[in-house]
Amino acid sequence: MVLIKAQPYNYELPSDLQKVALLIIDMQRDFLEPGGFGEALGNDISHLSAIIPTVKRLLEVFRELQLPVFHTIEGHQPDLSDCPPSKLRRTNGKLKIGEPGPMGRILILGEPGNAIIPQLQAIAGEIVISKPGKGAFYQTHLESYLHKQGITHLIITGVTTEVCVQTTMREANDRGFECLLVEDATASYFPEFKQSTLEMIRAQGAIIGWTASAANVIQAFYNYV
Ligand code: C5J
Repeated sequence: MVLIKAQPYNYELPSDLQKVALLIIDMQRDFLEPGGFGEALGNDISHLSAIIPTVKRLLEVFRELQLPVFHTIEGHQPDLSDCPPSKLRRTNGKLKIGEPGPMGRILILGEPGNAIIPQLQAIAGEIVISKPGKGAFYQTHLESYLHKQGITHLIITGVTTEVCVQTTMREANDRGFECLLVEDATASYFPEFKQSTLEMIRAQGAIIGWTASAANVIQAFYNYV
């Protein structure tokens, strides 16, 4: 049995590592890059960009071990047909979804700012899921891809911790996946929200799942092979 040293207790890897996928949530230019939508809204993007090397390291390990990798992008069709009016209305008054932003139309698929940052671009064989919601299971084929590949365990990374990452982890947990959120490979514009999310996820005996450092995750994978 191989365990990842985690909170609130050790996370057990399945005997077949191909059942474990890395899920990278919304590492998009508009959220992370200087001059993007996130920064235009007045957010401190340094909290988000700080995790890029750690996510990249995990991605390299999964690639080296030839394990499944999934990326997500939050974005909408150019005609906004997949964007509920409630989401469209929700704004702090500065920029709305679909309007021209610093790197193209905000949250529109195919726009420069909607792309995954260059450091984490998907390669052949990795699946990129475009999602219209915060959760990666809502109106996407993620669940069927995971089932088709026999994946039971998800190692989750990305941004933002309390929004798309947490929503996705809750959706995955309800669907029976064993989820671990990598503490130093997820970030929020609000560090206190990240901390609270980590705590609420692992509370009550891992009610939503586990958390662990990237170093502990990587060490366990290398112990395995
Ligand atoms: C994500 C957001 N990815 N904060 N989106 O968390 O709107």
